Amino acid sequence: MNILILGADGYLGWPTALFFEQRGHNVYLVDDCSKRELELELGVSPIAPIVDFSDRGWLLTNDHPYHIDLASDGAYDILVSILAGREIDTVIHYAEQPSAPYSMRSRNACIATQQRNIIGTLNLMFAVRHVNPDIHIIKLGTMGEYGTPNIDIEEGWLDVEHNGRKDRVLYPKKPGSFYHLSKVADSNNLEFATRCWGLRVTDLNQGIVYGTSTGESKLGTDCGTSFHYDETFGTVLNRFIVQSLLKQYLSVYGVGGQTRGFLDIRDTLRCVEIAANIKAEPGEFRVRNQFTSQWSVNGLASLVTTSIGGKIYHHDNPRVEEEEHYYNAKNDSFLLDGLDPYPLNSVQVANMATNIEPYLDNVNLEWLKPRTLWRQ
Ligand code: USQ
Repeated sequence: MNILILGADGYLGWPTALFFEQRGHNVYLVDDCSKRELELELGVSPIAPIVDFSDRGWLLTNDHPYHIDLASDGAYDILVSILAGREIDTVIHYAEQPSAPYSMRSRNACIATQQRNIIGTLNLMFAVRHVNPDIHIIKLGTMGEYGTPNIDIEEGWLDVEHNGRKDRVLYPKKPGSFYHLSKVADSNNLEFATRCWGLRVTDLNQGIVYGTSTGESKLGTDCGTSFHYDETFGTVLNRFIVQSLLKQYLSVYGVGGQTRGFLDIRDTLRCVEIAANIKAEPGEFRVRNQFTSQWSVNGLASLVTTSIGGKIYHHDNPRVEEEEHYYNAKNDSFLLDGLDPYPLNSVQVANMATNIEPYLDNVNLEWLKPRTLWRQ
């Protein structure tokens, strides 16, 4: 395949690029390094340094990586020329502002998040329609689009019966941040494009990713991915492991019954590979729920304390979210297509801790504190 990876500098984008390149595909990299700019704005950084995006590009493709802000005015024309010139058949789209807390910081941060995410996706849709509607768009959505409904979460679609009539509708969304709302807008726009223009779209509603390394990140010193533990970009399990290793309290927000879908970063790559190999049909909006196990925040905290030690502290919850709720999300799609997930257990937690330990001197304890208040 000729694969265009949008957001190729990110936590998931860079490992994805290496993964597909190692399997013989031609990969082309796009990023605008805006995540690095946000890190500078907030004064945070990954636990270990990572190489520049331009070096990553040369390392992989012997070609220049494309530095494009997908939400900018010029992005459409550049995308058109890359899609056509490189005969791209698959686009993997990660290029979005990924942090819920960032999107809740201020009016500016909310608008910047929604502008970047929604307009970037629109530019991609229009470019694919113009060049070749047969190009498969694989879009990284999020399980957080669904929220925590009091009914089972299906994979994207819901069969409903109302006043004696039946229909199949997009699953109702109840997202919990302006970031998650941007992903809902993406899903709606993409679904409409499949109906209207016959595009092929796979929307991956991914859960919370944990992990420090993939098979490919061990190929060389430049192949590692970013690992965040700060309150804006660090996800909950990654943060708990750093806190535990530093003998800090694990920061459970509120009661801790918040339950989510989780997956190992290595399973992200295998899911994206399955999605790429089994294309959505023309006009199909295929939704796959991309997580491998469900955990409550309390359950994760206990897993970490029993695996590597530490104590738990229940902070006043900075977010607005249900802290005790029903949660039962389907994830059959990838399992039926052959995914054999890595389990999340104390061995896995201990492995992650071993990978993180050499960098603990770099940790800034201030960045661990929850600061962004949803209600402020
Ligand atoms: N939480 C804590 N303590 C912490 C950090 C988080 O209790 O120190 C709780 C939060 O309140 C929340 C849960 O853990 O209930 C998950 O928070 P998170 O920061 O790990 O994940 P979230 O903000 O939901 O966002 C992350 C990624 C995002 C992705 C999403 C998948 O940053 O890009 O879309 O996970 S999902 O949650 O399924 O929507």
